[in-house]
Amino acid sequence: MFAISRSRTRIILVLSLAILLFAACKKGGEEPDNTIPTRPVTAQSSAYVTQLFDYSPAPGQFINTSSGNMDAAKGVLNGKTGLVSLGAYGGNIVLGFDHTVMNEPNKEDIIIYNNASTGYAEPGVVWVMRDSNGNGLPDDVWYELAGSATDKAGYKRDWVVYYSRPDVPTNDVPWMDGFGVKGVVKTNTYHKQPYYPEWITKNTLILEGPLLPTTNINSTNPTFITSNAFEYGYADNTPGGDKLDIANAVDNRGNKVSLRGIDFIKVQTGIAYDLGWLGELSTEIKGIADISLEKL
Ligand SMILES: [Ca+2]
Ligand SMILES: [Ca+2]
Ligand SMILES: [Ca+2]
Ligand SMILES: [Ca+2]
Repeated sequence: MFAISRSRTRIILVLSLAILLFAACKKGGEEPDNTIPTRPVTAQSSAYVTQLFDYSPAPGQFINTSSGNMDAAKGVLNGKTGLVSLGAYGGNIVLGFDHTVMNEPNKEDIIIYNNASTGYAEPGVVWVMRDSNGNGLPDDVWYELAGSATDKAGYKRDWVVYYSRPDVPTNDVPWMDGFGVKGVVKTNTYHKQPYYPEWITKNTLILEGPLLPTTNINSTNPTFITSNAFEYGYADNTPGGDKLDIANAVDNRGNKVSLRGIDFIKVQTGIAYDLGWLGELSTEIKGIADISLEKL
């Protein structure tokens, strides 16, 4: 009797573990609930993002300056003339619209304004989220918008970097990736303030996401490193602004996801690279708009 109940307990344990595992796997790859009502456009709707939910930059030459603090992050709301730097690889910002941006068929839906120029692209990965539980908060599932570099040589879907606060605040900022590869965010003479975000109390900053390839970066002349734009699908990539299609959304395994629309957007520096005297590659944005509402 004892033996039976023990093996029964074991079976129940194994079953519940299996169910838990299944639920955990399902969470990331889950199709969004497209039956949830969208927040319609009204006469008062803004074309631009109106809410800042999070600003988590990586260390960088503009961090702790007027283009790399909370005010700069708020400055990209309600228009396209702000400027915020996300710092080196992994730094990110989470923003929201006051309505659901619908996925128009066969059309780009969102434009992200930037400070890119020819030969000076700093591609940022773009994520979108549907407010599936309808609570107005970005606590649902993020979907990466696949771009032209997705799954190309050098692309890694899950990469993680650990930045360490330097002992001397104005020194280079050391980092290590999940494989133990080490590097630094180098300081330069143009920006002398500490590069590690000063409002972060922890001494290690962990940032993760997809890593984009460095194939478009040309460092043949170390005093004039260029970074050419990817074909499509990234922030701070194309001079004048980057247009993105919600139809390119993929789940955490890279499978296409069909979204009726999106409520939240996240932009994240996608490349870990030092551009010499130009400093670290760091994505900047100036504003984000729903193309269907923007009157140019
Ligand atoms: Ca579309
Ligand atoms: Ca939510
Ligand atoms: Ca930059
Ligand atoms: Ca830039």
